[in-house]
Amino acid sequence: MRWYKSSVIYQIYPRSFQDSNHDGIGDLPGIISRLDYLQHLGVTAIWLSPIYASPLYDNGYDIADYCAIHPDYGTMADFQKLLAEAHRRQIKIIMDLVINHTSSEHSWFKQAISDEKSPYRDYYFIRSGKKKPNNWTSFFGGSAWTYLPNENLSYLHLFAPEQPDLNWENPQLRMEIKNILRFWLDMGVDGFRCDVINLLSKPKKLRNSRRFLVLKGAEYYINGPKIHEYLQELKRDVFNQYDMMTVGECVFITPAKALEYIEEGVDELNMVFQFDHMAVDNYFKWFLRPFKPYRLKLALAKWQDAINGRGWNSLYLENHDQPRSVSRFGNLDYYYASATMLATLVFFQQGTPFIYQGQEIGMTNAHFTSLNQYRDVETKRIYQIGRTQLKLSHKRMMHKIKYMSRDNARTPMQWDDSKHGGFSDANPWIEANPNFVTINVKDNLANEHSIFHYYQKLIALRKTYSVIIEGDFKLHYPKHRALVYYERCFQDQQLIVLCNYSTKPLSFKPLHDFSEFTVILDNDDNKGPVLQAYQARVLFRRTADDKHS
Ligand code: TEU
Ligand code: CA
Repeated sequence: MRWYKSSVIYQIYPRSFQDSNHDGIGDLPGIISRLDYLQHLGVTAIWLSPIYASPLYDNGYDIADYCAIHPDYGTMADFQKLLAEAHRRQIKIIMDLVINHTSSEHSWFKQAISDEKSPYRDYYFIRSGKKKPNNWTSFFGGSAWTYLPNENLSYLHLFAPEQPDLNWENPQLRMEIKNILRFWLDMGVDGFRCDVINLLSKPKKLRNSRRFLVLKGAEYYINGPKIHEYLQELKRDVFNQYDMMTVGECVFITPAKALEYIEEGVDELNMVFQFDHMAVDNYFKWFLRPFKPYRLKLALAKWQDAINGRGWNSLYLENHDQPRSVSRFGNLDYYYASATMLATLVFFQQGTPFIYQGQEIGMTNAHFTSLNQYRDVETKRIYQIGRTQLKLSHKRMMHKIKYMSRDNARTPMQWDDSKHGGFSDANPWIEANPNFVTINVKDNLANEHSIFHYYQKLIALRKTYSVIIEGDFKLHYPKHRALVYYERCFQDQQLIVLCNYSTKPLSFKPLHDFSEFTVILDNDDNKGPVLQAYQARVLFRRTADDKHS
């Protein structure tokens, strides 16, 4: 079994994790100082959001130099120390790889726009004149084309104007990217999280989109014509040469399409991040709809049913682009119960768990009340577009932002109850949530019944019971609105997960004889058959006759 299947991966958003030099910005020495904490939690790998040289329009998802560390975060020596210190603790390091676009301040782009004869011009989608080549729109709203009056050029960007898209058709560009990958792998990094990897391939002709309202162009560039050719090339020339893993962020992907990337034997990527369960409370990000627990349950089960046995799932509830899960899918009136129930529901499924910083202590959405407390480029653009183009009121836009803004996940990590939550003694680049006074690592560590300790147990159980990693998956009572009841089997091991995803006590007809099982995890003292609000229970047994193998 490849190592990533038994890994538990912790995502660090470096800017918000731990400041070490009193400038209000998280950094690499700060991360190093917290490795013991992560080891105590039990995670076996860290995914670092981008730490490369960047003008930070999109907090580093706009890279200006792929082989340099942003001075805010430290030096290359700091990075090498982090690598060594992590490896010493049996923790692997996964880098974020943003290769759909660069920063507009990357030297490739600067040369591309300043010199018509430059070989770099073909690294991007650059067209002369002001006329937009097509009607495509950006993920952050507005046109996907920006005009440069001085150069009289227009260029394509699926995200912010400061993030011009790369033209993967160009073989020289592909060679440069492969060298960048080798640079980090040779240094010792253990893999990559590949940003919006399924957007890489654009068609030869950039035709007008027929999509309505949002993401015009998506029908051409999502899982575009040559995407598998490009990834096969990366696999052959780079991935196959190292003991590494990849997880590709694949937006708007179905299980069938995902298998084209991850099916065993294809192995272009080891896993994908899919978004079905991130759409259970919205039609498209900012178009909110009421959250229904059964939708979350079914979205996850769909991926279990389709991928298990053929590929490998990623399991996540949060990342740096999503609201906090306890605020979004849990219930703050049942804070501990709902946060731990969510962890149980997701992380006992088959796949590799990804835990986002602060999730393990139940951090909640940002408390912001005014637009100028937000920092995120997407949030600011969406506000403008909502107000000007859609003519929505300030109140309406602030409501959407409060619920959905990516900054909900980007407030400083809450270490203790001192000023700014122990993140920094200087004013942080983004305000801390004042609830750090009660929600923080120090308190979680001191309290035996904390969310942290629940996560720690959950992670430790993976090392004891291989069924948690390798077992198949069967969802029972799929239509039930409140009950989550699923079963995992592997050889002679059988595991049952029960969750009451509601505020009311829940009784149900068991499909197993629970008296034959041992409870290996429970978020409530109640031992009876009626599950309390948000109660989650995990049961295990060994079957004598191996009938499940
Ligand atoms: O995100 C891609 C993506 O499609 C969304 O999750 C996006 O962040 C946004 O929420 C769309 O509404 C990746 C990165 O994770 C994100 O941080 C970057 O901003 C983006 O790519 C561009 O690199
Ligand atoms: Ca700092």
